[in-house]
Amino acid sequence: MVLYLVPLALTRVPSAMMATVPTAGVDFRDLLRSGQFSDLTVVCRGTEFKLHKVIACLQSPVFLAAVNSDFQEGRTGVIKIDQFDPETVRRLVEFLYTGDYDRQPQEPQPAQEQTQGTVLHVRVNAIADYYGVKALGHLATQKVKQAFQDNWDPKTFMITAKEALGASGDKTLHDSMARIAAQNMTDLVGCPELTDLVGDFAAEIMRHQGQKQAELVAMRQHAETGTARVTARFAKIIEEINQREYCRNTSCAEASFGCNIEQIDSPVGEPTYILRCSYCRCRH
Ligand SMILES: *[C@@H]1O[C@H](CO)[C@@H](O)[C@H](O)[C@H]1NC(C)=O
Ligand SMILES: CC(=O)N[C@H]1CO[C@H](CO)[C@@H](O)[C@@H]1O
Ligand SMILES: [Zn+2]
Repeated sequence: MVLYLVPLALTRVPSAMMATVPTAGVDFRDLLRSGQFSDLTVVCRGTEFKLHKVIACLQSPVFLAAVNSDFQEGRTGVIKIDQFDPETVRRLVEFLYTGDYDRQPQEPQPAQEQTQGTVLHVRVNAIADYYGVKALGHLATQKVKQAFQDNWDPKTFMITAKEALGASGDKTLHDSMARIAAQNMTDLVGCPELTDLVGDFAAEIMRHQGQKQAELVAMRQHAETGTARVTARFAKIIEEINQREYCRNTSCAEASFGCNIEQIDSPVGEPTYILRCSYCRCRH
């Protein structure tokens, strides 16, 4: 009976919906909180998590193999995790039961214990990679990308990239970090940690590339302000045409003002415009 309910409830029902529609089915959060019917224990550095084989093994081939093995895990239903910290394991478990982690804001921690949010996501990505929980790896990578999009900071990026290269084998995460680095090259080449992260040769390449990028940006800005200046000059000429009723040359016989716009090239290469009376040719 219970087995039939599991795949249904595993389809990710948004938590808000679960809360307002109590008849939607089994709330896996409650199962996790109470530990009811638990048949699998995960122990991480002294912290115990009461899980259910059917939930853990459906989403992690590594848990499945451990539970089915003749080794200690298979016999005792206890899996030990020592290479990750309990907070990271807690996030993995939360994901297995709810399809997300840290949806509620975390309790504030003392400043010296505070680890950058992006580093925490990298650790989640690493544990997901290790236990083969692909959807969680993807989610953690998304959270890293979103965090840098919301709040770009080169120092945090350096710390996060170092953690990603050292702790996780997930190529998708590495690729995302490389893309973010490429987008922020000019910022990163100024960081002393760059050589530390990518080595001398790559750092040298990035510095040259960053310089080129900065030059391109400067050129584009120059062109943009140039265009703005020309547009402003043109607008002034149009205004002059609209306001002037008579030629300023008192000997000009023309009764009402008619004129031509003439383009003259300035020494800096930007076009400048003048008005010329079409009758007497005097300049305005
Ligand atoms: C003013 O108009 C007269 C008559 O058309 C012309 O001879 C003269 O050159 C004009 N003056 C200027 C400053 O353009
Ligand atoms: C200054 C700059 O280029 N910032 C970019 C760094 O990367 C983030 C995340 O990809 C972008 O959103 C920023 O625009
Ligand atoms: Zn005139």
